[in-house]
This record gives sequence, structure tokens and C-alpha cells, in this order.
Amino acid sequence: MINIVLFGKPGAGKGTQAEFLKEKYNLTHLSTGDIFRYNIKNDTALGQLAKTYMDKGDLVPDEVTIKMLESEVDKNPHSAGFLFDGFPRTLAQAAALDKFLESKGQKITATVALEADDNILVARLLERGKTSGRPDDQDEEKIRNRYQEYNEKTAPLMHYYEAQNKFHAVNGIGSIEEVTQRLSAVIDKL
Ligand code: B4P
Repeated sequence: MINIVLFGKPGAGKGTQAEFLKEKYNLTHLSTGDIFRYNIKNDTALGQLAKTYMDKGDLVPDEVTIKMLESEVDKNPHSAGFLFDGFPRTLAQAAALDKFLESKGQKITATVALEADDNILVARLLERGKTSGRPDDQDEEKIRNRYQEYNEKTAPLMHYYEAQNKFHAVNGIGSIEEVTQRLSAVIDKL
């Protein structure tokens, strides 16, 4: 069983690459961003809460996000492995995930990061914002806030996984196929 964390700045291509990797490696894809957006669309209590943070480009509080992720894992007891996309995003989430997997006799196999320059990513998100309808993609100030959240709260996770010898980085700039090949080269060696 392999459990992979797909890591990267907002717009680095986590969701895009997850679509290919989940098929190739038969993994259950869990995107916390997608789950929040599904709840917003269906106007659930969780969605209403998440929306107040996401629309500003802030992270949703750990307590809510961790509980939601654990419940999604529990919905897939026969999974051959998980692809965590956009989770963990804070040290508290990473520690909770390790503890949760350990309680099931499992662990994170590797964290694979997509690296890219902020300015290229901001342009990608603004481009997506023209058609996605996502409020967090349409305003450069909100997008910059997402990068600030990333730098303050998410970037320290690199050291967390490096200390466990589980951190691998690939260049996230290039065609979608090229990036998939780079990620696959890392995963094939695990
Ligand atoms: P997410 O939904 O996780 O996503 P993202 O950061 O917007 O982007 P991703 O990296 O998946 O990029 P994508 O493939 O779509 O987060 C949104 C929000 O949800 C967060 O800001 C936060 O508020 C909340 N949230 C989620 N998880 C949370 C957590 N764990 N804790 C707290 N809050 C949480 O690609 C982006 C664009 O680039 C697309 O338009 C794509 O077509 C394009 N693209 C991709 N690859 C490309 C390539 N190689 N070349 C050119 N363009 C490319």
C-alpha cells in the first residue's frame, strides 16, 4: 500500500496531476479543496463555514479540516492507497495525519512536491479564475494572500517530511505530460 502526499503552492498543479496519478497507481484521490467546494455547492453547514475562509484565500481551520479528511479516509476501507491532494497544509494537519494512519497500521510513503515560481502560478490562477467561478482565483490580492498562508503555514512541512526522509521535489513547470512523467519517475522508485 502506498500513501502519497501531493504538495505544492496554490496552482502548482496538484489537482491536475492527481487526475493522472490516481489512475496510474490505483490510488484513492482525496482533495480537501474539492471536498470543501462540493460542500459549498450543496450549501451544507461545512460548506458555509469553509466558504468564509476560502473566499478570502485563508486556510480553513485545522480542527474542521482534519476531522473531514479522517472521515473521508474511513469511507474507503478497502483502498489500495491514498493520494492526499492539498492535505496536509499545516504542521498540525501533518502530525494528525501521521497519528491517524499509525492507528491503522499505515504511514505516509512519500511527499512529492511540485515546484514553481509564484509569478507563473499567479498568472495560472487568474487565467483559471476567468472560467472557474472560484472567488479565490479572481482577485490578485486574495491569490497573494493564499501564497502568504502557504509561506507561513504550509512551507514548514517540507522540513517535517525531509526529517523523515520522505520529501521529493520535481519541477512543476512544463507540459502537463512532462510533469506527470517527472512525478511518476519519483513514485516508481518508492
Ligand atoms: P486547492 O483546491 O487545494 O487548490 P489549489 O491550491 O487552487 O490548486 P492546485 O495545486 O490543485 O492546482 P490545479 O491543479 O488546480 O485549495 C483551495 C483552497 O481550499 C485553499 O486556499 C484553502 O482555503 C482551502 N483548503 C484546501 N485544503 C485545505 C487544508 N488542508 N487546510 C486548510 N484549508 C484548505 O492547477 C491550477 C491551474 O493551473 C489550472 O488552471 C490548471 O489547468 C493549470 N495547470 C496545471 N498544470 C499546468 C501546467 N503544467 N502548465 C500550465 N498550466 C497548468
